[in-house]
Amino acid sequence: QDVQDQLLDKAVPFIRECYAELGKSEGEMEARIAEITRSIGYKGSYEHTLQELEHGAKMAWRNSNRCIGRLFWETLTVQDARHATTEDEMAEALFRHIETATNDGKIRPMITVFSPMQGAEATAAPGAFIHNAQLIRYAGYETEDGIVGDPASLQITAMCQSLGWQGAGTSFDVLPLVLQMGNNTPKFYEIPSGLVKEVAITHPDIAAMADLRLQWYAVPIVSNMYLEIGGIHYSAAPFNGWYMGTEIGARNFADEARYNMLPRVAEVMGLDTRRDASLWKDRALVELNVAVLHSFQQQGVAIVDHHTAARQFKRFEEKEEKASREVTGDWTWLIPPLSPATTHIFHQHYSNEVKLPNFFYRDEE
Ligand code: HEM
Ligand code: NRG
Repeated sequence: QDVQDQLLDKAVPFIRECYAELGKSEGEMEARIAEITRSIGYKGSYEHTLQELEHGAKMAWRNSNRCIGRLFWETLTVQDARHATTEDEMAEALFRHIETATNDGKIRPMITVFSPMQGAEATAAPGAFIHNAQLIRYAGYETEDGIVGDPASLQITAMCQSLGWQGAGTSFDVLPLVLQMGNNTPKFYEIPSGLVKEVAITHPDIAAMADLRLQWYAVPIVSNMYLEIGGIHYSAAPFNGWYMGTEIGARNFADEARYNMLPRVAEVMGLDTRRDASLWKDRALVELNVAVLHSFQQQGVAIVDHHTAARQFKRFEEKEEKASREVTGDWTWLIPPLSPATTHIFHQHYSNEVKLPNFFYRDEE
């Protein structure tokens, strides 16, 4: 009873807001609320219509406080995969997601939604679950001469190996999908390599940058968050947009706990790494980020630089103001890790209030 009240308490404001934004009549709204109330009383839950799912997912993106890419929230493509009941069907939908979203480099923002957790308690039927943090990510191996590949992937790589997967052992092995329906044992699925678009990193003027043999995948598809709409938790709802260059150039390649490439970049640039005050790290960072943006653009893969992204976010703020909605944001995540004070975001305040629908971390990651 208690749980049902909590669900209804979230369903009702969602329906009111969603239907108001979609321009539906008061009558339609009340009829739908009555229907949902009956469904929750009768079977403890309710199902979203396709339209509620689509608009709810868009609202969740719009409400993502840490996302600088929110100007485009209305363009989200929603794949409804709630019918999938097996790992094989999940894999099929995810392969289709990767292909449709990649779109040969003209990336489409997209989300695939699988069946939600049903009921909140011990009796609950657990829904679909994706063990990967992103659908496409590189493996990380612990070896005698240190870590090979992406150190962020050590745990998931070990899990894949325990399930029988074997990687080639390069710095850029694409991990398989690890999928689980309900309480089944997880199964792994190698992603057909033709579906995984990748970009080789070169620099417009520093030829030696290519000697580092860096590459990255085209599409970040986040799969370790659940989507909450109207009190329903979609435990598997992977989403993607395109990259902002700094995510790769200033973090994935640069962090000491990731690919840690700044010393190698400084070396090919011939910088004096003996003195911090030579600002060799800063100079290496800038050229590494130039290389990432240049390579994606040259190979026809959508990417945005942080200055353009910040200006697009400014337009989002203005658009929301016109729609009489308050923009919430997490300043610590919105500012880019490179030259943050060159963007308007740095000089402004944002309320970090969490509005619903939204995305949340599935577990402590
Ligand atoms: C976070 C950019 C599309 C939801 C971020 C971050 C960036 C970003 C730079 C910070 C990531 C980090 O520091 O690790 C963009 C760009 C997009 C885009 C350029 C292009 C269209 C989307 C879409 C969704 C979304 C389609 C959902 C439908 C989120 C969420 C976070 C986030 C939930 C926080 C992730 C976390 O807490 O780990 N985005 N985004 N974004 N974005 Fe976006
Ligand atoms: N920083 C992570 C990706 C996080 C999400 N970023 C996006 N999301 N751009 C990385 O792999 O570097 N998106 O939906 O486009």
